[in-house]
Amino acid sequence: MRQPLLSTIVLALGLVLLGAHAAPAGAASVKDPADLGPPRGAPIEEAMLAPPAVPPPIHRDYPARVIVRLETREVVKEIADGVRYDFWTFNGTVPGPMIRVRQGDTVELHLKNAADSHMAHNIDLHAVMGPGGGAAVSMTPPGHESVFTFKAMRAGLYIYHCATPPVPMHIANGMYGLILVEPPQGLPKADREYYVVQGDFYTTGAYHAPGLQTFDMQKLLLEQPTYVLFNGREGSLTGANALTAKVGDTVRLFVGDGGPNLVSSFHVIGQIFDNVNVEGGTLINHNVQTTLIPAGGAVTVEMKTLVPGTFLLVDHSITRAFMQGALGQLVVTGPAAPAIYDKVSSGPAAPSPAATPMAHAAAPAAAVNDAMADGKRVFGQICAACHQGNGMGLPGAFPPLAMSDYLNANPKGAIGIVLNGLSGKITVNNTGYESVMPAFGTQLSDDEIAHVLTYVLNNFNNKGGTIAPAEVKAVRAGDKPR
Ligand code: HEC
Ligand SMILES: [Cu+2]
Repeated sequence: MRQPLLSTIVLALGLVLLGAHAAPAGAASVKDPADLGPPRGAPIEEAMLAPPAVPPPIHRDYPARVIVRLETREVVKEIADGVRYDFWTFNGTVPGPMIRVRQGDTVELHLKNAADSHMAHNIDLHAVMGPGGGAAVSMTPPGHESVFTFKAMRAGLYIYHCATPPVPMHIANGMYGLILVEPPQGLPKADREYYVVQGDFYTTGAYHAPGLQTFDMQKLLLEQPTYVLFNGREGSLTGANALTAKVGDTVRLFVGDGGPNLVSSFHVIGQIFDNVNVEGGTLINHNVQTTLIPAGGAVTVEMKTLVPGTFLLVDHSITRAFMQGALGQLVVTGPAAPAIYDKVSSGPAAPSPAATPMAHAAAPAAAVNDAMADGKRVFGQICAACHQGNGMGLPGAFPPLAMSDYLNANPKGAIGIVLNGLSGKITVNNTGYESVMPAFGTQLSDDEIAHVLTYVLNNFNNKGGTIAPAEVKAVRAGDKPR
């Protein structure tokens, strides 16, 4: 007897709830407290800048219509020195330009696909609240253009990417970037802002195999990238391309992870992040050493540069940094700050240019210094990964460069080893090794090889000596000194 009554009550309740939820036809859309109303003023053309440049901060206090023009282009460019790759891009760069709008803005997004593209492309922006993040309305064949609008409803830092099947392939070829949606009150002032996106790349050839490399589907499936890179090219943020700042600056990095597969353990060696917008959202964490960036995610980090020097941007899954390319530099110039960081004394046999007769001639002494500093840099960035920072190597795997009888017996022979690699049985300090050292001839210049070998010969208790760039050049040209 009770059962039918209960069912009736449940049914009646259900009908009431249903009625409450069914929106009458033609009703106004949901009112969201974050909606700041319709766009006002003249439409604004978004500056489309190449990374690592960031569009300027927004000082508006009203919502506007912002026009964003993206073009998908398939371009062959260098992924590393001497290695080319057929990238698929937004606006010809990896990542595509950073987009910067204010919460409440209406974005009018024009997606053009270049006439010479081979593929259709589209765009999914994680800042969009709508099906596919825009992908559902932006599929664009070569030579066509799609236009759609969306209101930026939530402040944050978001990835955008191509979502054309096979999606992982379009992303792996470089089709991603960041869109920043500033909160209505804007961001605090920073002295420098930079734009960095990590991505993993899958080439048929091995790391640094020269020439034009093609996409490797098998490596993608195994999630075993050949390259892990910041801004789509090894060296995009090092040397002449390094990020710069002055002592005392507040540096803000907008960092994304395009993936397609790897999560980034983002770290800047020698710095601590004062503020981290965790996962690109509104939660701010402080005093962070390493922050996780999900694939398809982003983070804003801010740090104060208290001490001059070179600070390395890395994925602290550190093999990727030193053996797959995920390395950038922030070069900070300005007065030393010995109260914060100071050298008291250092290890054995540091070469002293002051002890050479050239010490009084400013320019040559500086040149020796520069060569030694450069050698130290190359050693730290390349050789130390295997031979270890102290040159002692690893038992059973990597022979020592420190006090190496093999090296000291024939220092010039090391030129060929670095240029061409080394494999087969060798004996170093009475211990046998049978392993493989890769060739660095395409990665390192004559100067760099000369500098690193001179650095090694004058450190780690080795016998000293100098290798000149001309000697490296000669060996490269083919006359083997061994
Ligand atoms: C990926 C790991 C790796 C890197 C990076 C590397 N090496 Fe090696 N290196 C080896 C291995 C392994 C051997 C031994 C090869 C063998 O067993 O035939 C070796 C051997 C050598 C030797 C001869 C043996 C000895 O101990 O004296 C020299 C000299 C040398 N490397 C110098 C360098 C220099 C300089 C760099 C940086 C430019 C460098 N290597 C980077 C792995 C590496
Ligand atoms: Cu695409």
